[in-house]
Amino acid sequence: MPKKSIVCIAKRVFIVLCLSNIYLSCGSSIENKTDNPANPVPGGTAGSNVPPDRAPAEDEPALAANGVTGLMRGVSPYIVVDQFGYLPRAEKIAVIRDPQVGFDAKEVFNPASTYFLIDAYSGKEVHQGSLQLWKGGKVSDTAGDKVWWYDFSSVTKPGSYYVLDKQNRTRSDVFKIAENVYSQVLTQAVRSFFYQRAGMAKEARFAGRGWADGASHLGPLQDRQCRRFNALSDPATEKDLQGGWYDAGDFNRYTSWEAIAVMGLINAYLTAPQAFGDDSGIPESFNAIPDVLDEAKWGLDFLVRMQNGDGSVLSIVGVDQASPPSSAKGPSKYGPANTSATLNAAAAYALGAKVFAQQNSSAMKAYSKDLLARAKKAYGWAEAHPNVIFKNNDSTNGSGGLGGGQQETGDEGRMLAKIHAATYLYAVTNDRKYKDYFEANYHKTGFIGSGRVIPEEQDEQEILLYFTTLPQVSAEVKNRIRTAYQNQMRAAHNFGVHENNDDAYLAFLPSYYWSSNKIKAAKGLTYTQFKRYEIDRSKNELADRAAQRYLHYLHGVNPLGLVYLSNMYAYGASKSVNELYHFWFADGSGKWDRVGQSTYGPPPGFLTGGPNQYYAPDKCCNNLSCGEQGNRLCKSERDALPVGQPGQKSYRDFNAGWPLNSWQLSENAIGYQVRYIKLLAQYSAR
Ligand SMILES: [Ca+2]
Ligand SMILES: [Ca+2]
Repeated sequence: MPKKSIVCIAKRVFIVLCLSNIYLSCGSSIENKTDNPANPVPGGTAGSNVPPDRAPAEDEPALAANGVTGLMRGVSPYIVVDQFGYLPRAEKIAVIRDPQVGFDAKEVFNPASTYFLIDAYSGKEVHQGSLQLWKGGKVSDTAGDKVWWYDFSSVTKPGSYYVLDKQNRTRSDVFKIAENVYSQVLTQAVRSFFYQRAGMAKEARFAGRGWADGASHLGPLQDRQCRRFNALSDPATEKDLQGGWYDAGDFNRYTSWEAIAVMGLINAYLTAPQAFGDDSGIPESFNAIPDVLDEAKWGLDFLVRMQNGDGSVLSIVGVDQASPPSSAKGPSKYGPANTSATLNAAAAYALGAKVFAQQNSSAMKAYSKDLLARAKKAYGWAEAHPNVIFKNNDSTNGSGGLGGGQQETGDEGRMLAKIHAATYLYAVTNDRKYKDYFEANYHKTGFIGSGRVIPEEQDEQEILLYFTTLPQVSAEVKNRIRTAYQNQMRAAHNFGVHENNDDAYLAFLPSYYWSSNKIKAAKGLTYTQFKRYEIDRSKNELADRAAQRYLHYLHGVNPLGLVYLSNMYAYGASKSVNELYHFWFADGSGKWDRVGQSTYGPPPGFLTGGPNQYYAPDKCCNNLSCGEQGNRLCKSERDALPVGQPGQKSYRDFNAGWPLNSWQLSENAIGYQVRYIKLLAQYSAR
């Protein structure tokens, strides 16, 4: 029983049940768990595996006395909750599901009509309620399920609970109600950036034993001697471009996306400073700077190295990939400066200048000053060079293989980058020229120009709303932005979908395409910024309710009952993403592939791309033209691939490479991660 008993340590209730041997299906509830369930990492008490509030010995009699244990069949896939839990005063709804369409259509669940909320330690019923059938029994288009809701929002007392279906002798995962219910989740989500750091040794005391690794990409001709992509034999092009974060499952660093991640971390802090501490177990912990800002600084330091003497900023560092990252030995190469990278970096420098000036440290104040000078210089270069384009990984300019994704953008992308840079520069300098640029151009954004508020453009709504708070902004500009936001949020697809409860799992999106989890988080942010900027206070409660629904979805309130963060078993998840598409935590790795099958699995806290109804294996699978090995994979996996599923079921927890191309579902990205962190921080207290 080593596997079961170790796994059960993750939750105190399980300990009792497993040890007392009356919990018949402890095994079945842990299929997705790890042999090293906690893989404890620094940065949170959860690593100790001991829930903080009470001793396990108290639980057994209470549970047994209530007659609950003998009835239990383990965590039901048909009762889904936020596996971490809920804020005391928040809406709390368990979704009960009877699958109708999709891979599990044949499964049947007939719930009891009355559901109970049970205190997991005392075993006492603390609430009971009737199920509400969603939309009269309609089958959800995007989820493929008929669902009921069990609303126990009236329970506000902090504690640990589960939802019980007595008739079916089954229950939900155990979750908490607490003011700090997401604190450790947020810590782990931010820590994922530490694992993505290039050029820093990940010592076991910071990374955890399983994920310790030497510094990556610091060997000969790598990041410290990085040469221009089309001059690899010319040492005169060498630059020290070490640092930054691996963008995603690949280790390349795309300047614009690094800058966006830097700004996301800083804005998460600025909008919710109470959520962040100085004790997350990274090398910079306990230095009197919030760790999330230390992390942002790691990205900024890289952006500083990427800046040329004339103010321009290089576009990309393309690097080798291997598992673990320190074993990647191939050369690194960079792409030339372009306008978009320079503007995005300018924005990140300026925002960095703002936040580091606030730190009570002379070194940080000096850092802020340097960043501000860099921001001005970058902005100046971009003004003089408004249309310098560089496409990486492009056959027409010989950059094939330089990075994977395309960091270059179009006219609108450059304008948005310049609006960001101008706004933050104005915020720090009060120089009118930046304000003038903003006011001459903001009406061209999708938000104002096309009059729409959609999660795909959340960044531009955020920067425009922020601009309205700066000094000397005219009433006309303020009103135009605020009124546009108010009108659009009143539309059916924004507040309407929550007023009408249009999604079976409460977190409405019209469709699920690549990076749907990022879109979920961004959609949540459209509500939190509505509240932050006090657009219409009468809607604040609805805004909060809506925003948290997107968190609950990412935390397990979805048809798969899956927490879309990796390996969160030590932090309260019972079913968490086990595999990442990632060159380090790679398919087939004995150490870092699937949680429970490999020695360690991936570290905690990485958000994957999420369900994608357009997922498809390589076209060569269609006519079996992938070669012998590829064809074998196409054939053996065909029935398990999430093809032809409703949107919310278009996911599989796997990380296979070509030709199955799981990166469309299970790859992480720093761009997904910061949106989630920004949203979670709004509801996190320590
Ligand atoms: Ca710190
Ligand atoms: Ca795998």
